[in-house]
Amino acid sequence: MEQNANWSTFLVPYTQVVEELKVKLRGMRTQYEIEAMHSPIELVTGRVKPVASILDKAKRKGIKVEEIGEELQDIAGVRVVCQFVDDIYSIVHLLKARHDFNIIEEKDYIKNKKESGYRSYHLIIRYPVATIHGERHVLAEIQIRTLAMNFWATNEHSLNYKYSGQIPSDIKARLKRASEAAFQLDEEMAKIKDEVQEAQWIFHQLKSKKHE
Ligand code: 0O2
Repeated sequence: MEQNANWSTFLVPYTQVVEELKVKLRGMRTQYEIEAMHSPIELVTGRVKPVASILDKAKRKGIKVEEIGEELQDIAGVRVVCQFVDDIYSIVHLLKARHDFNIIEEKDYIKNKKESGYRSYHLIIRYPVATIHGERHVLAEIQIRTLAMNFWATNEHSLNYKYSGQIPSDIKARLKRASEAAFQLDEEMAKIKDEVQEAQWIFHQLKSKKHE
């Protein structure tokens, strides 16, 4: 799999999965909007892991190149960002009721926060994708987190990249405090969730009247 052409071929189904999942998850958000209900989904993004990162992670985890497809769970990755912690569990519930993929693993880093301070809910799925060579079942990771968790994780990810995984201890300590602050923000927002949703519903009504 050294040659670029082989990697391009290998990644085709993963690209397809990311695109299909984005359409499906954004479709759920649109449905909530049309039915004038609070959407637990604020935004959806997705990416296929770059080849250099795939090789780095495989090396770090001692995975042989020929086993990458079966062992690396996040070559296809989709992220769902929501407003409230409750929304995360609503989304998990909705995804568990679907029949278009199988959930093979769940990682609740909200109830069990990582040592770094990372919080998020991960679903590892096996997704059937149609290719010109027939159906393939590929692994994909759906990360579900609040806006506050996402803000923290994005910044921590950049710092990890900058310091090649060796973040200086003073910055690490600051990140831990920031993670606690993000947790407090989620807690406080949860307490005024109904107020916020009512305000957003009124705003939504006004906006749709303007377009009548
Ligand atoms: P990228 O660049 O986002 O693709 P691990 O052994 O911990 O590296 P594993 O076993 O695949 O990873 O599972 P895990 O822990 O569920 O992590 C998968 C992904 O979750 C990571 O992919 C990150 O996207 C995210 N993640 C996990 N832990 C952290 C963390 O401490 N900080 C941040 N910012 N993100 C985290 P990659 O491949 O590390 O990165």
